[in-house]
Amino acid sequence: MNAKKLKIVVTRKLPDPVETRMRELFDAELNEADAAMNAEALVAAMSRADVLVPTVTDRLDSRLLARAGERLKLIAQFGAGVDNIDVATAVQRGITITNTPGVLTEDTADMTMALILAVPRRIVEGVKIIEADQFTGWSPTWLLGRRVGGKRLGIIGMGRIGQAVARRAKAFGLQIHYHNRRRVSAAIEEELEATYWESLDQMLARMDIVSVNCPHTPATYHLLSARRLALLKPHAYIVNTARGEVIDESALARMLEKKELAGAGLDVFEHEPAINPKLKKLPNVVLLPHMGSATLEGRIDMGEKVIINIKTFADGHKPPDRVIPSML
Ligand code: 8YV
Repeated sequence: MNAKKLKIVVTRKLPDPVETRMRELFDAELNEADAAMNAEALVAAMSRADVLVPTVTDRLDSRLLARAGERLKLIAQFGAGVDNIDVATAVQRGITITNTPGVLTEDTADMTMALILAVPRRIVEGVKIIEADQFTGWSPTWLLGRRVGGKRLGIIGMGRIGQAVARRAKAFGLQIHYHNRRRVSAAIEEELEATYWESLDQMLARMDIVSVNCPHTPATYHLLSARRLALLKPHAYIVNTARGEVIDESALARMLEKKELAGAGLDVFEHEPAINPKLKKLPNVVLLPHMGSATLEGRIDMGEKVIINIKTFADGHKPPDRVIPSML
């Protein structure tokens, strides 16, 4: 395939340096207005493109993929998670899927750590008091949070991001515990002084803070179900920078409302951009608009990865970040 003539359709506005490079390399159709495409617009894009560059906001389910044109050969996702794409259907139709892992690990871990600190230390509540001009003077018993150091952090999903969170959390004096499909190497466990829990249920019952860092797959959908959330101690906090679907959001909101949990820091939601209205009313909850990996540097690196995947594919090689159904 000749990369120069390759028709690529990018569904959202990307940083300028990425778009400039895409224009140089490909016959690139960009989305200057950054308007999210609806299902019909996605089908039309998949019919006229050799390569589609979607993001988390584009739902490419089996119904839509069934209407992709013969021309579409590659879906080069701008993002690490691919839960918006029915990968099995795409692969069956001979479409290669790639993603952008690795380059957003540290930024996402930073944001996770920010929430691990913000919720128990009530940072947003403090900010709101200043904004409302309600700071009338210091008092020894006012706005008391909970100490972070010495607490047990249970990380669900010890991949790249989970490990990067563990490294930061360890520096803040947290004790690292984790649950993962597979136990990580002894060398990594030793570096992080991490305790492996084969049973998620048993881990949850013993943690002070839980951080969700696993991808959303059919196996992790509502992994934190109402039953599992009920295993947490009432003083426990939950942080999620992965995918909203991993937690039963209504069950979580109900428990937070009834004070069966101490608080939550959420950067992702089950029905984004909709958020359970109960969550917005609670003082012990910090909500962010899916900005875990939102740094300029990270977005440029993601774009660079997308370009490398497309170029390699166009040159007839296996793209470095190919996603295959057995990986999910
Ligand atoms: C991105 C993310 O902003 O990469 C991911 O999986 O969740 C986000 O950090 C988004 O996916 C871009 O498509």
